[in-house]
Amino acid sequence: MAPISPTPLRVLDGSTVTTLEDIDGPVVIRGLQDEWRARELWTVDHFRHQYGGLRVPVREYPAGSEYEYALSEDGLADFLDYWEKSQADHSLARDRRYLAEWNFVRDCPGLLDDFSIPAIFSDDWIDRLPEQVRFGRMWIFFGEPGCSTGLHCDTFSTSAWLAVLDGSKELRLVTPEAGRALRADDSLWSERTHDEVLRKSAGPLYEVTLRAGDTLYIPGDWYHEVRNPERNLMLTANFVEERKLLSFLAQFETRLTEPLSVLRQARNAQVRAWAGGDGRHDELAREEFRARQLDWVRAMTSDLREYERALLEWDAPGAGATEAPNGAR
Ligand SMILES: O=C(O)CCC(=O)C(=O)O
Ligand SMILES: [Fe+2]
Repeated sequence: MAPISPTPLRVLDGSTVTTLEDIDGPVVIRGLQDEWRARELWTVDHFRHQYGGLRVPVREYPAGSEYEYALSEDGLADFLDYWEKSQADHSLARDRRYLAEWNFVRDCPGLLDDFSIPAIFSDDWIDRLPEQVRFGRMWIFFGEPGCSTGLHCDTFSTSAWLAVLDGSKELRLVTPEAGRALRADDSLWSERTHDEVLRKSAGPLYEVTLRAGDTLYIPGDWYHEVRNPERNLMLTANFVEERKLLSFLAQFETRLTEPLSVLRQARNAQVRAWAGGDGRHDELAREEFRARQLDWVRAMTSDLREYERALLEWDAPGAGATEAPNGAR
């Protein structure tokens, strides 16, 4: 078989791009970060001094594993100490740590003053959702060599922009059609995947190395895999484009209504227990409901902490007591 020869991504000049509507695949856009003071300000020392005490999510990659990790948490200063001192080589022989998907907006909204969302990405339909169901979708990554993010497409058909501020990142990408033919353990860097799946599938295998100043646009439903050839700093966000709105809503609605149906069942069970006249609460349904809700909430995004708190309060003594037995359905 011929060796894999990926197609390089197109590179556009930011000043020539006014809308995403004419762009139907991933592209690198240069010049979108020119006005950001984050480019100079966001040094390791700045994060350490301003936000060192914060707890941040850290992926722990055990020796030998490029893709599998355990999700953990650490103080930002401790992580940065590790990050600066680590060997930053590609060896998988040791444990490695990757600060990924830090939803900084919640903990340090001041960082939002250090950059502006590029105008072409700023029309985000999530902004139009009711406040209670909006979710965090902007992240900072401190990349570490040898720690990769496996093949995926971003949730709910969201599109993404990925702005590399320092160091470099490598990505391979395939079309939504090609991506749907892939299997869970496939890799866009694997010759086996290439021979068995990609050669027969729709569209090329794209490849790009992003360097400081590059911003990558990934349209919703495009599959991608990410490597960190060296240490890097990336700001990234997901957003919902108008052309993906129906697909987004179909998936998001399901995620919202699933727990609501559990809620309704639990509530109905409780109301039935009251209506039974013995005055006892249905503890089992309440526990099960709470456990399933919390699993769901945690799985979805840590940004739903408010919702989690509301659910815990729902279970507080007296909650629900306003529901009269005759409210049973
Ligand atoms: O940079 C990474 O490791 C992953 C970026 C990405 O694709 C994502 O956050 O969805
Ligand atoms: Fe992604």
